[in-house]
Amino acid sequence: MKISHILILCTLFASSFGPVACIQRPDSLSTLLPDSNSNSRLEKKYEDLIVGYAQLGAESEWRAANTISIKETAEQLGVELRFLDAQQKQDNQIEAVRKLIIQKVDIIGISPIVETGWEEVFQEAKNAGIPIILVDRRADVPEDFYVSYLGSDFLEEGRKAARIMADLVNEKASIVELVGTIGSAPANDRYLGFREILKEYPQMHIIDSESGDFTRARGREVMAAFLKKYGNEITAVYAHNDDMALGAIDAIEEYGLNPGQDIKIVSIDAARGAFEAMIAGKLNATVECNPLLGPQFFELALKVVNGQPIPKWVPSIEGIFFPEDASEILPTRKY
Ligand code: GYE
Repeated sequence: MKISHILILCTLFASSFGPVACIQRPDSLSTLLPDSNSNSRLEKKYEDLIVGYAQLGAESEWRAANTISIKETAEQLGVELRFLDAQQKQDNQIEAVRKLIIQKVDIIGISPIVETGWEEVFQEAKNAGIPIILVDRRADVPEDFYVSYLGSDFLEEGRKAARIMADLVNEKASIVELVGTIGSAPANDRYLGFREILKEYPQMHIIDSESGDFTRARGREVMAAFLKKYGNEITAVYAHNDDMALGAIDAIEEYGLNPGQDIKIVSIDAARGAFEAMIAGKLNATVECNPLLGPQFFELALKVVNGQPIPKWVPSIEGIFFPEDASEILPTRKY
């Protein structure tokens, strides 16, 4: 059995039978309904909750799916959601948190655009007695500034991407890297995780690395500049997300080379666009990063508001996908 098939089977097994980690990932909203045995009259229900959410922007397919998941789940559960979009600017996101504090929401969810610079505003939330859940991206703050982090293991995603790349290029490559938003948790860790594994492959080199800010437009621009500078020397692209990989594919085609063949490409997210590119033979693999965090987020929020214990980190379960399985899997993808 091919390694890709084993990985897919593992993913399917994990999604069918639940994670091995400490918390069950709710696959349907029915698992989120309050426990019918809990008879405390003081306990809040979903309909009693006012939840603030400071989203970072709308930069990618991943983010669009993430926002829909948060909004749809709130609606289905009857939660009152105050959703603010920071349009990729930390100052806006800090202001959003301040607005939510003034509005006295019960709890705040935030995907911090970058890791640093949060202590002051998180302290303000703490002073106001409003708990914070970090969703999708971590912030570099002391642990008592937030109640839980719900999201992926970005270091592991970087490691997975490097292992797949090694397989695809027979352990020999001149790689260019499209980095995500500078200073963001996923860009920091995907950068480090990839390099950690690359140490095992002396004939694989990163010849250049630059940020494409997680967008397709920037991915295309940066890749075009790499091609102008290095031309045929480039044999592989590592993109921190699918959107930048799709931008790189455009640039490679414009340059007159065949993406997926002349230049191998591995990215992260496993969004629909990546499956379509794999079916077209232009992308070689995508590492899954799950954006459908709405159900887990509101389950955590309710528990926090009701004073129940929750884990400090709730990881998402993720797999890896390859072109040979893309047509079969695409119709089942929710993002
Ligand atoms: O991979 C990328 C998005 O924070 C995990 O942000 C998220 C990343 C995702 O823009 O597409």
